[in-house]
Amino acid sequence: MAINSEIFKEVKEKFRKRFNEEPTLFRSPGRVNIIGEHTDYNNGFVLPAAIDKAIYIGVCKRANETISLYSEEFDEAFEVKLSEVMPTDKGWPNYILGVVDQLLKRGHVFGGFNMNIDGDVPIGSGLSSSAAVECATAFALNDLFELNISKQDMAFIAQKAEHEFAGVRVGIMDMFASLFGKKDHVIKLDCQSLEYEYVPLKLEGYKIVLLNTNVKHSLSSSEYNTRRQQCEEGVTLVKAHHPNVSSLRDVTVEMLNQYVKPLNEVVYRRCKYVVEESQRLLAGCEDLKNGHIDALGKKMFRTHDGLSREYEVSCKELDFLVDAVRNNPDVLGARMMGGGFGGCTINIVKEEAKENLIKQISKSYKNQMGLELSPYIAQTEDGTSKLNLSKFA
Ligand code: GAF
Repeated sequence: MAINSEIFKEVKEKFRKRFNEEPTLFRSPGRVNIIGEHTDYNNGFVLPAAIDKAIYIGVCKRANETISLYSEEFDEAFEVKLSEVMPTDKGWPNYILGVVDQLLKRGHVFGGFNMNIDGDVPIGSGLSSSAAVECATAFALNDLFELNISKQDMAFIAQKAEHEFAGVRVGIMDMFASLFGKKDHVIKLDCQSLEYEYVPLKLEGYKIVLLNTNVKHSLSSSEYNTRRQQCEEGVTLVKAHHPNVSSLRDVTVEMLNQYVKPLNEVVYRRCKYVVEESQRLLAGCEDLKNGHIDALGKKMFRTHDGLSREYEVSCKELDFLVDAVRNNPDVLGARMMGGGFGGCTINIVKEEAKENLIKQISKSYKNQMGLELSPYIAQTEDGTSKLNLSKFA
């Protein structure tokens, strides 16, 4: 597995210095999502992959009930007793404490621990650094205290932690991708049944290029929850006529035209995007399996347009980056990725054209938006794991 040996070493050595103990180390990756955005909490499908950018944590048990945390990135400590865990306005500890809280609520018995944390998943980039922290914590505590929790339950625990300690009613995609990722594959995940299939990510001469806008607009959490609520409103309107409908997964565009459009135009647009995106994902996944990357790319552009105009979770920086590559023959597809209002665009770019493209877009982004662009070439990687200290020492 490709790990960031510099961060790995830092976490290990700083842990030893701070806590005067030997850590056990864990890694949990960020994710990309090829297509299928805002479909997870609507019981639809998603197509994510874990990437080579990850959160690294060191942990060991303590002989008392104290949780002692250190963020290397923020250079900040946080301590709390197990019995006093609650959300804090400090921000970063919430993703760890939220998981501890969920474990306690499920009746797991464990003691205090020391933990330090670092990583190379850029915060606020839409690559799910928060899910990676939550999954790393759940995985590590499960291992340390032998809690016997399945990876699927870890995903639920991490998701609930985010709902309750970060206040965002996220779906299951990010956690699932971080825990279940597999190198060179994407995961076709059915978010209703949680059945999944690994699909080889064969891009034949193309690379996944992420362009980070370096913006995260403050709307992102509140608007995310609003979108979720609007989808639920749409389901309620359809359900009045079709009692068997329980999510947008069961809804067709015809139903929306008939029962939602006349009553609520905004809810109609939101739901229509989701229903069409679900169909697009299934077709896009077939494109990938059949090697029709150009067809998949076209669908990605359509996803972006839906997210921007109908679901309205894009922003001028994301739209700028997608429009900048729209007619470029070296780019098969591009769209905003993740929750929206900032973060990255995901682009499928001809391998030999990527350096030039990055150079050119960075320049025009700086000129037009007054901001630096951060490009990454994403590689897929395996999901959350315990790291062998001696192997990487
Ligand atoms: C965020 C959420 F965390 C995911 O659950 C998903 O809804 C995504 O936005 C949009 O597809 O990453």
